[in-house]
Amino acid sequence: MYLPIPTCMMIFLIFIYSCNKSSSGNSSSTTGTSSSDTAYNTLYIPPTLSGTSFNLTLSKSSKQFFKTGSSTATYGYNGQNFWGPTLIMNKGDNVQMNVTNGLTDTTTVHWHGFHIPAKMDGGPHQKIAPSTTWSPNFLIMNNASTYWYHPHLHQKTFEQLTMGAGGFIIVKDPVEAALNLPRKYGTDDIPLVLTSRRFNSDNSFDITTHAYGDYALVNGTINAQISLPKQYVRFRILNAETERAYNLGFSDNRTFYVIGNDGGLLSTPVAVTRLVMSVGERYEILVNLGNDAVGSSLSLKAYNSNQSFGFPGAEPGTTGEFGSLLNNVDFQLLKINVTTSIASAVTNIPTTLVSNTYWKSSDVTNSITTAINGGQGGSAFYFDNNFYNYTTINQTIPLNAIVNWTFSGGSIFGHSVHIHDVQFNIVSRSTGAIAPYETGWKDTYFIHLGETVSVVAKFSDFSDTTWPFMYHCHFPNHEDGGLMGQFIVK
Ligand SMILES: [Cu+2]
Repeated sequence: MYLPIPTCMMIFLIFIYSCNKSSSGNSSSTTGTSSSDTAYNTLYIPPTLSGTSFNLTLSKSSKQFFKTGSSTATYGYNGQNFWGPTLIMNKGDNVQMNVTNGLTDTTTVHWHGFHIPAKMDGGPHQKIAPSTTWSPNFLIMNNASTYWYHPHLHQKTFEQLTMGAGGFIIVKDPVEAALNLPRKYGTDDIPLVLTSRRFNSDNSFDITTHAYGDYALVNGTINAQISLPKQYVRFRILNAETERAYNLGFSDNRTFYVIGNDGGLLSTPVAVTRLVMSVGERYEILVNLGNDAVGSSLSLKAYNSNQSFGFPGAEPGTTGEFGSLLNNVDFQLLKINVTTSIASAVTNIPTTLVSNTYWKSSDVTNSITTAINGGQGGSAFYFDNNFYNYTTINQTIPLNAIVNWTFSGGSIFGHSVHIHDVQFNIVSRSTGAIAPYETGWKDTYFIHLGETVSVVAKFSDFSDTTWPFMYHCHFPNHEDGGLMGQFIVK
């Protein structure tokens, strides 16, 4: 899977990396950031759309990532030059979505994490031809949390995600609103989409299949910094990588609090100093800046060095399909400059959040086991001895079944498992205990090399004998390669 290289070579290549491309220049506005550093770029915060009717148009764009050289051809929704607006929705609303494809290539838009009818789900079957508009509508049944939208066209997902297509969805509900949590978007409630890109010598994205980028992008910003108030601050973090997992922490190793994951708030905040995020997962965290001096700074970092093989991004190579300049090193994601607190600052966190009742093994009515095969010698992965086939229904699940779904057999590498339609809870991991922050509602999880993992979910509300839901590895290169299956609920 990788070729070890000497440490001295590694250090040399990292030096070249840090000297070679000087990052630019979204003209950092430095208002109120006395300690802001011109070597950094102001973190981009996506604009918001809210209400019950949302119009999205995906188009070609371009973005200047580096201080010198050419801009990079990108995709963005609604005129954005990378990523798209954050959609803010309320649980209980019926929403009308109108997605226009301004590309010359077919696309789809999947509402990742949503419990909605299969024909509204935006998987590979809901194709949007160029210059046409797809208009699904659905009831928001999900809990307050952070979700996302992204292309899901089979064998085009890697390319379209790499070009920048994607965006956040924030769902609000009265239970979350009743808690004393930071929720001023862009001020003390900050969305962070973590990814990385590999650039060609002309600054275009390398869209040939590879697992890892060379430059960390946070909300599309290289070398990002933000000014944040001296109080508790909330981050809504999404790993939108190809394969890389992130072992997140702060530069002074301070404790922070996980308050929510994919499908909603946890029952209680979970104190951690490190948080591992696999592709497609979301976590909401609180970090206390109340004891930091105004003008001081700290960093959110990926502590990705010294991980064992099977942790995506642990490979020591710096080039090629499985190498990267960011592999097997610790690297900075976001410099945080502490400023004065805002009015009605959140200075304490609730000791309890929401009351969750998860499905248990004793509730189970049906079981599914899925094996991950393939991958030998860098070849493609697939489930149960079959590559994904657009016309094959791999599983049929009775409506209202409570299913124990077990994935196993990843004997080559780790993967990120995503099941559409449902929020599940993880009931067992063969490698050991389930981390406390993983106990909440989830739609995506990391399966370690060689591990067997079981989750329990109820497949309620939406039966359809025609339109399937997907289950797949959320590494877009793996799903494009065939590590995907489909199920109908009836
Ligand atoms: Cu995979």
